[in-house]
Amino acid sequence: MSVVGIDVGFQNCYIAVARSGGIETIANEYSDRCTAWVSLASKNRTIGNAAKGQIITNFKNTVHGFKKFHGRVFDDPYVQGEKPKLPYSLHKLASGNTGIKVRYLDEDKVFTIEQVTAMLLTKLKETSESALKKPVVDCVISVPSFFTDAERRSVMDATQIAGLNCLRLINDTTAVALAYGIYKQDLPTPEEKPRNVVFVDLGHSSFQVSISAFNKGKLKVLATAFDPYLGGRNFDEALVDNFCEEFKARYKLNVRENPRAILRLSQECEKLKKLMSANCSDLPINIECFMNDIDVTGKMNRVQFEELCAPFLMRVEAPLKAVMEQSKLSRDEIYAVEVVGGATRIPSIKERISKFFGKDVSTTLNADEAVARGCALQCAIMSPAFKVREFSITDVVPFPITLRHLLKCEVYSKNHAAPFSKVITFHKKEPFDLEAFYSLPQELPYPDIRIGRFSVQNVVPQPDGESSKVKAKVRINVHGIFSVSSASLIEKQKGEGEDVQMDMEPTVQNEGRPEDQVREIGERVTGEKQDPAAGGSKPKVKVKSTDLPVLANIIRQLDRGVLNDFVEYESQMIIQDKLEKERNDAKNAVEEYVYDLRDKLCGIYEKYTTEEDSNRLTMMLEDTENWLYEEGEDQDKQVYVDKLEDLKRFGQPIQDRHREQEDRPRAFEEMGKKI
Ligand code: ATP
Ligand code: K
Ligand code: MG
Repeated sequence: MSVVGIDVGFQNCYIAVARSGGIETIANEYSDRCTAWVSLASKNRTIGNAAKGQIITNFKNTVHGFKKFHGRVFDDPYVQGEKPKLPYSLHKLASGNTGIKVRYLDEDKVFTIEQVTAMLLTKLKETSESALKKPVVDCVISVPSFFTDAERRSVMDATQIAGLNCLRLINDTTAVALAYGIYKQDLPTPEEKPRNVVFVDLGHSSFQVSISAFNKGKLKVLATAFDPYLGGRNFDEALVDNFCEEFKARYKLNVRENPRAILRLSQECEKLKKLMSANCSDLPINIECFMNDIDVTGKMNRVQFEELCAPFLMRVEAPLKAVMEQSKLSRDEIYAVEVVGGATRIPSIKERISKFFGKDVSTTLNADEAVARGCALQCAIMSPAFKVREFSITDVVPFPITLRHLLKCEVYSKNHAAPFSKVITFHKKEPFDLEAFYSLPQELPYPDIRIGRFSVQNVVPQPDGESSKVKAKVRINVHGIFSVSSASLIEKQKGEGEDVQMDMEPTVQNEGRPEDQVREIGERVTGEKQDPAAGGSKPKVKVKSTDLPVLANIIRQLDRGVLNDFVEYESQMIIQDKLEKERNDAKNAVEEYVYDLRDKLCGIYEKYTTEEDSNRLTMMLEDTENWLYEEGEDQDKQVYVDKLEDLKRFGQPIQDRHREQEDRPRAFEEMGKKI
C-alpha cells in the first residue's frame, strides 16, 4: 500500500511520500514541484512543468488556473470574471457546469473540470509511482478549507477518474497543523490547557487561516476563516495592469489584445514580484521582442509595489480578525503564528500578520511543502501498513448546513466538529424529501446555496395507521462532505407502548437532547462504522428496525454513468500518451544514431572501414537526416524502428570490428593476470 500525500495547488502541486526514513517530498524530472498546467495537442497531452513550455506555441490548448472551477456553473460570477483573462476557452456544459474547450487529437473537445484535474492527478500519480517504484492508488489530497460540498465532490470524482483512491480530502491548513504537531514532543497533556497555534496559508489564489488547539496526540481545529479570492495572482495581475498601461503610453502597444503577450508579461511580472520580496531598490523588467518586434522595459520598487497592491494588502486583516473572533481566544492565548504558502514571502504580508497578532510570525515549516507533508502524514496514519504516532484530528464545518423538510433546522453550525454523524427522528406515514443547503448565503464563495435533495423512500404507516418513527442519519464524512447517509424505519413491537409524537418535524437538539431527536455520534477518522443506536441510556424498548433506501440528488454532481466513461477515457488517453512517447523515442533513436555514427565515421571508426563504404554510409546518414525533416517527420513508430534497422545493417559491422579490436588487448591483459 502506498502512502502518498498530494497538495493540489492553484499553481503548484507537491507530492510527499512515506519511506522508511520518514516523510519526504519527491521531485519529478524537472523540479520538486509540479506546475498545475495541462496542454493538449494533436497527438498527446503534456502535463505539469513541461506544459508551461507550450503556452507560447499552443496557448489556446494549454489549460491552467482551473482549480476553482470545480463545482461551479458556467454562469457563476467568478467563472465569468475569469473567462476574459484566460487564453483558452470555457464552455457551458449541458448540466450548466463549467467545461473547457480545446483541440485534442485534431478534434474540438470539451473536457469537464473533473477530467482536467484528473489529467493533472495522472501526472502526479506517475511521478509518485516512479519515485516509489510501485503502483500508487491510496493517497490523501488537500483542498482549501472553504471548499463546499460541490467542490469537494468534484475533486473526489477527479481522483476516481485518475484511478486514485483518496482516503481523505484534508483541508490545507489542517494538513499544515498536522505537519506542525505530530513531531512536537512538548505538547501539553490532554488534561492541560491546549496550545493554540494560528496557521496562515497564502497561496496563488486564496488566503486561509485556521486556529488549532494541540494536546499530546491530538489537534482540534477551533475555527477557520478565509478570503477565497486573495492570493499571489492578485499581485501579479496588479503588476500586469500597471505595465499594460505603461506600455500603451510609452510604446503605443495594446497588450490586452494579445494573449501571448499577456502570458509573457504575467510570467515576467511574477518574477519581478518575487525579486521585490528580497529587494527594496528599483528592479527592472525587460522583455525582448514583446510585440511588433519591440523590446520593452520598465521598473518598479517595493514601495511602489505596495502602493499598487494596497487594495489587496488591506484584505489580509479581515480573515485574521474573523478567526480570532470565532475562536473566542485573546491574542495572548496564541502560542505561535505559523505561515506557509508562497505568497507569505511578500514582506508586507508578513508584517501585517505579525502586527495583527503582536508577535513575529514563525516560519518553522517549509512554506511550499508543509501541506503535502501533512497529507502524507494523514495517509500514513490511515494506512495499516505504516507505523506512525497516533494523532487524532478534529476538523470543523466551514459553512453552517440546514436541512429542510417542512420546516428548516440547522444540523451543522459553523465550526461544528467534523467528521461527525447525527441521527434525526421523524414521524412519517409516507416517503419524504430532505433538502440540504448552506444556511448563510453571504458566507459562501458562490451564489448557489443548495447541497442536494435526499429522498427517504419506502416509508409506510404503522399497522394501526399511525405515523412511523423514521431515523435518518446525517453526516459530514472524512472528506468534509455532507450526506443523509442512511435511514431506518422503527417499528414498535406488540405490547410496547410509546407516546405518538404529533409534530412531524425534527427538533434539533445538539445538547441536552430531551427526546433524543438528534443524537450526535463523533466519528473517528479511521472510518469505522458506528452504530447509531449504541450509547443510549434509555431503558431498552423492543423495536424492529428496517433499513430504508435514501436516494440522493446532489447539486452539480457529475452523472455516475458519465463518470465511469471518463475513467475509461482517461485510461485511453494515458495509452495514447504512452504510444506517442514510444513513437517519439523511436524517432529520436534514429536521429541520435545518425549523429553518433557520422561523428564516429570520421573519428574512431575510420580505420575499421574502407573509404568507399564510409562514403556510402555517410551518404545514407545524410539522406536519413533529410528524411527526418521531410516525409519522415511524422511517421508511425514501426517506420522509425525499420529505418534504424536499415542503418544498423551497415553500421553494426563497423562497430563490431572496432569493439573486437578494443577488447583484444584487454583480453590479453586479463589472460596475463591469470598466468
Ligand atoms: P493555492 O494554495 O491558492 O491553491 P498554490 O498552492 O499553488 O495556490 P503556492 O505554491 O503556495 O500556491 O504559492 C504560489 C504563489 O506564491 C505565487 O503567486 C507565487 O508568485 C508566490 N510566491 C512564491 N515565492 C514568492 C516570493 N519570494 N515573493 C512573493 N511571492 C512569491
Ligand atoms: K502548493
Ligand atoms: Mg496551496
